[in-house]
Amino acid sequence: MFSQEKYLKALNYAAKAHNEQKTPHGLPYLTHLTAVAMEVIHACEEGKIELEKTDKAITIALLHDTIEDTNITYDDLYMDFGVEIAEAVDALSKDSSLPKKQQIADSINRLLTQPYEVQMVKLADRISNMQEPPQSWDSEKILAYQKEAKFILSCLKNCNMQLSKRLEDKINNYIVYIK
Ligand SMILES: [Mn+2]
Repeated sequence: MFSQEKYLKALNYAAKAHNEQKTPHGLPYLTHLTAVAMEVIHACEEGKIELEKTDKAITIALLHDTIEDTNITYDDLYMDFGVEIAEAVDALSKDSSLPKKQQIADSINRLLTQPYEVQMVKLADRISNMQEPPQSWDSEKILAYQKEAKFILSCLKNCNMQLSKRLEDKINNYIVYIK
């Protein structure tokens, strides 16, 4: 079983960093982070992933949006969690200095140089994000998001069978949200 203490360290760190941030549905941001961690835990259990990699994937899941969305920096993560976690979260972060259209492909390119337990977090993240889209999204935006999910899956599908299958189901089901 995974380490509860490592889970709590990352959870509390993320809670403090994201503070009052909300999801697009207005829920506390932690619901997104714990949903991503939950997907990772399920896949690691099913796939009998070794404990060290499981703990690492869970920590990365809980921290995966800190660099992109909070004041936490690469250096903070390096100091508090070590180089592997800092590199992983950095690879999961979009580079905002690039044009918006290039940001996903750039992040995927950096993720492809990371071990599979890091890539798994990207699939888990998109699984969590393929829940019902916000009311404000029109059909065009919903379709574009589905297309982007297909691209992510095609690039990272080999990292984990359970998560790939689950994301594939989410992509196929997403059509029900088109107005
Ligand atoms: Mn996320």
